[in-house]
Amino acid sequence: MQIIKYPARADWEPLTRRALAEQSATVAEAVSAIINNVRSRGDRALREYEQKFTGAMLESLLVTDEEIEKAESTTATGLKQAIDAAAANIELFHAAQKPRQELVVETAPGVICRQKAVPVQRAGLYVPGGNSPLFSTVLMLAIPARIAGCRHVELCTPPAADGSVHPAILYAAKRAGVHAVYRTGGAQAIAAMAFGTETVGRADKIFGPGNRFVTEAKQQVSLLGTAIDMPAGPSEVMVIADGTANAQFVAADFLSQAEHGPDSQSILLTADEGFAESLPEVISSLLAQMPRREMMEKSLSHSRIILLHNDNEIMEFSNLYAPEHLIINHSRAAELAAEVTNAGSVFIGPWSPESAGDYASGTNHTLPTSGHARAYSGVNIDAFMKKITFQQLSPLGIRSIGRTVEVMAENEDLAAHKLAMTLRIEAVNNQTK
Ligand code: HSO
Ligand code: ZN
Repeated sequence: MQIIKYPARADWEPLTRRALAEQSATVAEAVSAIINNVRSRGDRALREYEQKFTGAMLESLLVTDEEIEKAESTTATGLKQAIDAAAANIELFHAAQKPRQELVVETAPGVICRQKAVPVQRAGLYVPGGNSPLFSTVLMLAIPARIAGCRHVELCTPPAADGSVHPAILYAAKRAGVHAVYRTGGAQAIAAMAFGTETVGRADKIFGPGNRFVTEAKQQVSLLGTAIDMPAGPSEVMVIADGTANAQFVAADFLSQAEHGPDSQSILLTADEGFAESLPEVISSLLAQMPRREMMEKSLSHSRIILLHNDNEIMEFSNLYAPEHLIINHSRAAELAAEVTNAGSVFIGPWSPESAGDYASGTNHTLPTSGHARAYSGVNIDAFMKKITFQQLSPLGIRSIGRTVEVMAENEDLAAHKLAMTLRIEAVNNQTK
């Protein structure tokens, strides 16, 4: 693993660039064809794509209640208890985020302004297939949707070749209050939620991670009028450590990131040269015991150790990189955490591995990658809510701001805007004569 020692400031920016899976024109074209096909042929197109991509010959796209009951009985008790325990923490943390009260301000005498949080009515959730059944992602998306008060929460996930959906995904969906689960994945699932089919309902906003095709599809439907949670890229972790950190802990944090896919990235920032030099060997020895070793090696090939002069430089670099996950395994962890300005989620101290937040601490694991943490938040209650403003003026309100509106409208050369106020000013004046 590459150790970069004391890079000059001019070299920092290139070091923060992600090894982005390039969005090729072929992917964009293929996705656009899929979207058009699902838009015009609905369920028939979905069935054909699922057969082509997963081999599944689907009778029903909708997962039935009986299948969900069955999933509940086939999921091991220990796993169900773990899902329930994680769900309880996620519920606690997300329920606390819910806006308590409507905002009401009388901005001028007789001018009442209100701001009310209203849930997105129809939420569409996507849970990828691939190597792992990501039932944790079901909880991370569906629990906030339910707590926000979304009227309809639907979930798409690719089926296995026999048409089944992993029982733990179905158990988590039930536990989290999902209204409907559909057996469809990839770009076709995103198209189905964006435009609706005979079976799949149209969603107002689509949430969740996915591969290049899913990401491209989310981007394309967002240009066509369906909102999406955030731009997505390969997962990443930045670890800040000093000489007090347990190298095995840090190595395992690196490997748990590498496990997500060949494009995942882990970066260590440290000012301790000895720690930097010792880490690669610890990583190698833990790697030897790992089941997904080959893929992890690929991911580790673009991971790095960066040696900086001091904690100030470390925090500056970290904020420039804007990591999805930031683990601070450092004797001054809490102080450094207070300096974070750009990150998706922060893990403070030696006892806070990323796995805690991935599953069960209560924070959300759907987070901005690729530097988007500079401007985006991870999924939280706000992502499932819109804020609607209301205003009501009384005749006194017309007196308060009427003239201001007239002057501004006149100077923007918008005569009808001015008239809408002038007529009311006159009516109010006549009333009080
Ligand atoms: N680290 C992933 C989430 C995840 N990890 C799901 C395990 N399962 C992105 O934050
Ligand atoms: Zn993870």
